[in-house]
Amino acid sequence: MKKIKAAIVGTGFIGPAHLEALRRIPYVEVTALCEVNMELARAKADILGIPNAYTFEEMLQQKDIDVVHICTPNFLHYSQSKAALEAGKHVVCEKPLATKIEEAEELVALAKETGLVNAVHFNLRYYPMVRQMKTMRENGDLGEVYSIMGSYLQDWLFLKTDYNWRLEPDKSGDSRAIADIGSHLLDLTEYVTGLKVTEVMADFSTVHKTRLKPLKAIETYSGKMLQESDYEEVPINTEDHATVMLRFDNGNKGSVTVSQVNAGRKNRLNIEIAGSKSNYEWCSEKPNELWIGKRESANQHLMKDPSLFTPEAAGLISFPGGHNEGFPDTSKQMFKEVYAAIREGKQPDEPSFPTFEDGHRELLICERIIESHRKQSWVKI
Ligand code: SOE
Repeated sequence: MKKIKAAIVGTGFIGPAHLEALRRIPYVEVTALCEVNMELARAKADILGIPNAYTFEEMLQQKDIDVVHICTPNFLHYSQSKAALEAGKHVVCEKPLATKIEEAEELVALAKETGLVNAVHFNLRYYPMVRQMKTMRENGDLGEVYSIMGSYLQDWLFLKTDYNWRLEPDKSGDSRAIADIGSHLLDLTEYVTGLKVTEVMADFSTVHKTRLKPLKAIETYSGKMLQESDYEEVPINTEDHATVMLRFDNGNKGSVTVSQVNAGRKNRLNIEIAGSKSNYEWCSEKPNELWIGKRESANQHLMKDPSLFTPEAAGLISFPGGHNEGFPDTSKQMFKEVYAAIREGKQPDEPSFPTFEDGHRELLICERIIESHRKQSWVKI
C-alpha cells in the first residue's frame, strides 16, 4: 500500500503527540518537520528522527507531502491551514481552528471548495468511553437529556511564575482557558448529547492580574523555575477561570466550568449528563470507566471492554478490557479515521471525525461566551 506522507508544523507539547500517534498507524510516514526557523527545525527533526526539516513555505513546495499537521500557536492556525489547502495538502489543524470567526468561515469555505480532507484535533472525542456514551444515548439508553454539568480543570498555570504563549491574546486570541480547553469540553458535550447550545451566560476571572514572564522561552507544562532576575512582570488579561451557564435546543439547561489554576487537577475533564432514564458521569483522568446512575435499580460501573461496548465504540479500542488506554491513544484513533479519508483522496460526505466545520462551531460558541462575559448578559449563539 502506498505510504501517506505527512509533515508536522510546530514541536511544542502537541506536535510530538501527533508524531507519536502517526507512527502507530501503518502506511503513514512523517517525512518532514517545520519550525519557526531552519536551525530549530533541523535540531528538532534530528531529535525526533524525522528525515527532512523545512521552513513552512519550503515544505508546501514538496510534491510528495500529502498532509500537513498544524501544531503551532493559535494565531498561526488560519494562515497556515489556508496556505496548506491552497497548496493542495490535506490538513489536520490543532484547536482552536482560528482566532477570529471570519477566518474560520473562510477556511470552511476553502476546504469545501478544494474537497481536501480537513480535520480539527478534538481528540478527546476518541476516548472509547466517550463514543460509548454517544452511541448509548443514540440507542435510547439515556432518554431525554435533562441537564449537563461539566468541568475541565488543570493546574499548569497555577503559579504566578507559570508562563506560556497562551497567556498572550495576540498569540492565543481574546480567550485563553475557554479557547484552549473549554473548546474541548463544549465540543464533547454537543458530540455526546447530540444537543446544540443555543444561549450562554458567562463570567470570567483572572486570579493572577500580572505574571512573571521568563525572559527566555520555556515549554508548555514544563513549569521550570528560574531566578528572580530571569523574569519580567507583565499584565494578564486572559481568563484563568470561567463558568458558563448553557441553554440547549431541547429547552433544557447546563453549565460548564474551566480553570487552569486548580491545584492538583492535572488535565481533568469531568462531565455528568442527566437523562430521563439514566445519568452518566465520566472523567478523563479515569477514562476507561463510566458511572451510570439509575433510580429504580442499582447504579452501574462500566469498564472499557470491547465485548461490552457498542460496535462503533469498540472500533476505537485496540487493547482488551483492563488494558488501559489513554490520552496518546485518542490521537491515534482519530488519525486512523482521518487517514482512511486521505487514502480516498477527499473529504467524506459524512465524516466520522471532527472537521473544520466543528472547529468553526466551537469558535462561534467561544466568541459568544466572550461577548456574554463582557456584557454580563445572556447571548444567543
Ligand atoms: C494545554 O491546556 C493543553 O495542552 C491543551 O492545549 C490541549 O488541547 C489539551 O488537550 C491539554 O492541555
